[in-house]
Amino acid sequence: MSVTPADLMLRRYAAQGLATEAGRIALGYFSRQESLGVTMKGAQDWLTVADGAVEDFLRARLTELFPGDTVIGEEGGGEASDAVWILDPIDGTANFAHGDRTWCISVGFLVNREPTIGIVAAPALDELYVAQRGQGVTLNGQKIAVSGVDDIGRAYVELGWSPRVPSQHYVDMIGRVYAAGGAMKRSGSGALGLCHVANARTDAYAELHINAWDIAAGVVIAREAGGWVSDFFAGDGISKGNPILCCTPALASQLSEITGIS
Ligand code: LIP
Repeated sequence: MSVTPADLMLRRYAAQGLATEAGRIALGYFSRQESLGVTMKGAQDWLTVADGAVEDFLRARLTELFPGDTVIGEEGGGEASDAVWILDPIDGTANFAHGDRTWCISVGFLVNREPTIGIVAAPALDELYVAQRGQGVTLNGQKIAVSGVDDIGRAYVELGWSPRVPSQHYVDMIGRVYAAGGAMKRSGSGALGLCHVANARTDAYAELHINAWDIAAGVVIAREAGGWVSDFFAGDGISKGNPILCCTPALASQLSEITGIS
């Protein structure tokens, strides 16, 4: 599929506006915790009524504006195509359900399987990340860039976890990072995890299995900030998920060896 620069700019501005509006909808729920209707999709896999409401809003608006594109969402699924939107209505739902402000709305757009537009709105943190392939990345309108850290002994590494992977594999990975001299954290949102590499709040993000909706936008944001990101969309990444490693270019080979993700 060929898209013109004008097509992409139109989609970027539309997605930015829709993610901001979706943020207002989500904040409405977040500020009324008793209205969240929290349930579990599985072990440690949280769901609230806000996830469905935000996804329905984004899906309806994107389909109306770009009828030729397809939409994949965490809650409602969807078909991949050469022009596909990939949505996570609330990334960091466990945080959202516990009143913790570390959550966001993630809107990614892929052309011919190439992550091309990435918008991450974190309304409770008053942050909006906007990126387009080859056009740079901003946080609240200001350019951002990854850190220059090249030594694992100084690296601040975020390691994502989910019950999709045996806990021992996760614990072993933590042990290898510490053994190499790194320090780790976990914030519970893969999308914000990639954004925090992009603005040098951390130097790396790794997760042994993550879904396309968690990272489709963050991949563009991190790459446009000068970050190295593993080839998540290889194979069935878009439908089955994959491991992900995102870091400063200088840390890539050390961390690929430590995490086993390349
Ligand atoms: C979350 C991911 C995170 C992962 C969590 C969860 P959700 O997505 O962003 O990286 O570690 O287990 O999958 O469920 O909040 O959209």
